[in-house]
Amino acid sequence: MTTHRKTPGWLDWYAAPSRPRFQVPEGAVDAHCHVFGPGERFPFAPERKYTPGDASKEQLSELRDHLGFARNVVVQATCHGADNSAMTDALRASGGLARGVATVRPDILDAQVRELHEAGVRGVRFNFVKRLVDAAPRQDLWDVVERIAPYGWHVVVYFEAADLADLRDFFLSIPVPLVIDHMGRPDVTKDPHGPEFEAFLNFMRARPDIWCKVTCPERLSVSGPPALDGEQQAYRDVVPFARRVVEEFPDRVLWGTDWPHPNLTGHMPDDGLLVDFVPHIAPTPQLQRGLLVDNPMRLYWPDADRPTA
Ligand code: 0GY
Repeated sequence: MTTHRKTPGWLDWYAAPSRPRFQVPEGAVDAHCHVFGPGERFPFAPERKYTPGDASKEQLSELRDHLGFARNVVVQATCHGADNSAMTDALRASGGLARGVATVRPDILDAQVRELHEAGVRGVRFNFVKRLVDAAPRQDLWDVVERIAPYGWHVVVYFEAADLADLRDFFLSIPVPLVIDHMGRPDVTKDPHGPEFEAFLNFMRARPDIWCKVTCPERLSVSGPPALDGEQQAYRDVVPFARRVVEEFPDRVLWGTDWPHPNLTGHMPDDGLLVDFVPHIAPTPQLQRGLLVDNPMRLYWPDADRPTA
């Protein structure tokens, strides 16, 4: 029996993405992706703002292999609220090849944090995007930080560019590393050297432990995917923003597919094409290796052996 129905207008993810032309370096990490459900086993949260189609851990690992990646970081999405079971089920099944970012409530017990840590969770996500969540009191978020700090976790923050000015002091008061989702969602119709993006870069300059995911060109782009003739550079308007971040903070950037791309209604990206976007924002092998291997490994698998460049 189906107990949920996907939000109308929400596009389906690519069942058969192309194989990327860009070969990612050995040991590459997809550092931002999700699993959804299956809803019958892992029900979606009653307070959710959208209902996704199922996107299973098996489908995620198939995609990982198809794109040439070695590891995943599975980020808890708002549609599962603070029930991290679908995500931790994916981590446990991965044989150590996936880490996770959870959503937790301030009253979480230490034993529950430890259990999440043992499953492979290394961070929590604070979401400030109003279409996705209702605002949480700041005190609740500080309480969460107090619970997770002893485990060496970080806080992933997701917000809209226009909200950074209000959030900046709060973010800087969080005494653990911060990871910013999707470059703080810049308005890419603006100047990448203009005051809004400069404010974002200044925020990153404020502390050496602020990381940034240079992800989701498909969400940020106005110019869109390539034309059908394949001639137009995909998501070209996002390139100067992402490149600025990669070039200034080469050891603090992460990349991920964002599969299965929740809440997209305009177009659904071909994941192979998203991988082909990487050399446009990280043009040298050294930058690519930092972005795809060294940085995510340092943050999520600091103790793992890995091949040297
Ligand atoms: C993303 C982006 C989105 C959704 C979520 O947790 C979520 O529901 O993060 C979005 O709608 O922009 O990173 O998956």
